[in-house]
Amino acid sequence: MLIKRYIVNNMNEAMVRIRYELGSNAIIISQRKVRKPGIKGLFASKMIEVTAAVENSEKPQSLNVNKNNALQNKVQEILKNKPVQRKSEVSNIEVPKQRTVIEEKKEASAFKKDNIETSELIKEMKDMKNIIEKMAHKEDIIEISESEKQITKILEDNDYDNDVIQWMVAEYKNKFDDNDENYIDNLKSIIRDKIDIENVEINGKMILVGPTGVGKTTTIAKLAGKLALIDKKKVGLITIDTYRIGAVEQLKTYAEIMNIPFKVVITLKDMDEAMEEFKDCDVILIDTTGRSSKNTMQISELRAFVDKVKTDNISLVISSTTKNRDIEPIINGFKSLNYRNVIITKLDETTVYGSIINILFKCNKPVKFFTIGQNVPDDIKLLSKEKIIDLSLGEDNIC
Ligand SMILES: Nc1nc2c(ncn2[C@@H]2O[C@H](COP(=O)(O)OP(=O)(O)OP(=O)(O)O)[C@@H](O)[C@H]2O)c(=O)[nH]1
Ligand SMILES: [Mg+2]
Repeated sequence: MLIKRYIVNNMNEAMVRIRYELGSNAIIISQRKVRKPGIKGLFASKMIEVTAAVENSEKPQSLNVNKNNALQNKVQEILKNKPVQRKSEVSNIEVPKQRTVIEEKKEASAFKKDNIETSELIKEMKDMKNIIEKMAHKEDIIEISESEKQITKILEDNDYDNDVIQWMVAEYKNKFDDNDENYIDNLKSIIRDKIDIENVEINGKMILVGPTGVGKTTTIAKLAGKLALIDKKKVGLITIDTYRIGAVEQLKTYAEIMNIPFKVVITLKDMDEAMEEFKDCDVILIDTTGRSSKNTMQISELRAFVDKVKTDNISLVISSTTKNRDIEPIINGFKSLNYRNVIITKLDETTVYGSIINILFKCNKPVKFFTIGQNVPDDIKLLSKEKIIDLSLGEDNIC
């Protein structure tokens, strides 16, 4: 008997090959799905392994039914793996050999080898993917010019915010040639465009709002001192800060020292009365409670008083020591109070002044004053644009 195994794509192909090679009397004794051998087989679709048999002592075409039956019986015996009854008959049959332990081990190690090769192949594919990605990415990388490197470094060294740096670098590229050696002057011109100074004489009502402890009350005292003692203006002082213990006394003490009238406002009605009382003053300075920009309740409470005063001369007081990432929330948190300008305090408490530009850039409002210490009334200043630029680039300092 002749037994032959075929690896085919489908049964049709198997039938054609079996008929052609073994004749029409061949019978199929088994079929199963298999993978192609080797690594490639892992990625290919499955094939069919068909085992067919035919009696080889006879011409395939002349096999009669009985012989066919005998053949089938033998095949059944082989398939069932039973010992064959008649040795003489068995010796003539080419049966698939039983797999020995060694063969199984060989197969296992071949499988293991296949696995190792597969993982190596996957690794190689991953490496190639990385290389391709890097190459694709390389096309996006734009050469950074020397001037861009330099200005980025100066801005970073002076604590400019990342957003501001990015904007400035983009603006620089738009406006100037990369090879221009005057990059510092070019940079200064960009910064200059971002600075607006409100140099307007103070008259009428002025309100200071801002986060806690930034120097609102001290700044009010400084302004009151300058306006009353130097400019000889008639000044009235109001505080609505009855929230913090000692807040009233703080401003009251300054008012007494400078001999300036002072009113405490607790209710909205009090505010009307205080306004009426100070109607003859040239300037009315109003101090408010420090509020967290995150507390919208407190901000809207404050807004009721601010609205009552009816002035557009509202200053947001913000410290130059504020962390970069806190500047924007503060600016946005107080937006509902419609402040017109900013007062930047505590310049004496920092060594880098990029925060000035960060604040001005983010709020897009003019700066009214800077404060540079605790002394009342001296430590309040109006700085020129050039001074602000030089400070912010580390070319000058507050002495
Ligand atoms: N170094 C320095 N300290 C300042 C400056 N301005 C104010 N201070 C100090 O900062 C602290 C807080 O000042 P205040 O004026 O009470 O601040 P505030 O914003 O009114 O505070 P609250 O009313 O609690 O929100 C005080 O110790 C001030 O002396 C300044 O320009 N430089
Ligand atoms: Mg205060």
